[in-house]
Amino acid sequence: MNIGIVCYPTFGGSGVVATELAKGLAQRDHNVHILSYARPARLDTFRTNISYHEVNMNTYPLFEYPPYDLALANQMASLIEYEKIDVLHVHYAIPHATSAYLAKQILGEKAEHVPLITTLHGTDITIVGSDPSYKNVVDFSINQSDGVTAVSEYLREETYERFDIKKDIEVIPNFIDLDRFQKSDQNHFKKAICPNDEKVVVHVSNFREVKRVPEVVSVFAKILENDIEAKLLLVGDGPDRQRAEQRCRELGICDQVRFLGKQDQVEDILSIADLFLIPSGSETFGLAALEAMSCSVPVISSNIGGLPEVNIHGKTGYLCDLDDIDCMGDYAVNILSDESLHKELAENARKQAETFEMSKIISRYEEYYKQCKQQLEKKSSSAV
Ligand code: GMT
Repeated sequence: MNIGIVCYPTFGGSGVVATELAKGLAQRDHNVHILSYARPARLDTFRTNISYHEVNMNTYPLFEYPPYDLALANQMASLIEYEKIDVLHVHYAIPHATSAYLAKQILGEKAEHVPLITTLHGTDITIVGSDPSYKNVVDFSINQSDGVTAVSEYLREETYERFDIKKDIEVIPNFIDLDRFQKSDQNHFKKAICPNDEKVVVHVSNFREVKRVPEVVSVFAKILENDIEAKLLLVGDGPDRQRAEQRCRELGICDQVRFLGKQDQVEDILSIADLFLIPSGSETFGLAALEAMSCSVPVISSNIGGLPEVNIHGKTGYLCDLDDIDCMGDYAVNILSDESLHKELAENARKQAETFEMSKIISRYEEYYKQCKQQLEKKSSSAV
């Protein structure tokens, strides 16, 4: 198949999932065209059957807000027409599903056979999408899609609750490359970071407010208060970085906390981790948690959104109520001070990650593409 994939290029989850899916589909001999405003972070090397198309934005002094959505629709239409796309799969509803609808309208009959599939990822529904300034457009665009998928059961239900959706939403969960994300020997790195063999606690995110990075620091402080020698590695960057740095200073623990910034080889860092913290205020899936679990790292998370579908309480780690720093701190201390408990959780974490194995989930997307295409063909033949 010739597959068009539209996504954000950033380190955020939807861009990662879209790019990894593109790579997986390309490995199965599909031709994949990725459309984004910059090269996606995970599109690291040249691959023969992946083409990357950058959205051309022509600015003009009149535009205080250059109309990206229109430039995107314009280029999507070109992609369908000239690259002979069979399926257009957009990740994150805003504005991708809307631009895709417009592209199909522009092409009319020429695009009739091309299903538009929208994958809902999270904040496009829970935070941004349900904001009154976007809600009607998101509602409309989801309903105009030929296929809609959500990355968790939670997100599926949440979408039905927040919007007036008349479509079936298929849950296709996020996936993991178990070969890439597995514990590997990173002793040199461990020694450099932890000369006294301290425990390693890791958090990875885009440091948006919803990720609760200052709270990660507070939970870590509880670990130190219990006389456990440990280091906190904070991977990523974003708006809350300064607040997190400030929290370190307030708690007087800056020497034990390292801000590593944005990193490509997260699996190397996870390989030396003893514990992963993800206390988010909203999380429809928690891909970062899955990546940690795949590297055999137990997870402590908040008990919200799709996280309970990934992190199983008492088995792969623990879940606490939102912002319950004491609860997270207590569980962290238990895990880090009990070797056999740690071993059990770490093994279970990897086993649980195996249920999200990449090739299985990519097959589900392939099947869904075929299904949507057949439905569209049936619809157009019955209209004749
Ligand atoms: O908010 C983010 O962290 C990025 C966002 C995205 O869509 O780029 O992530 C969402 O999608 C990820 C991949 O499906 C999920 O693993 C994240 O849980 C989800 N983030 C939130 O719901 C906050």
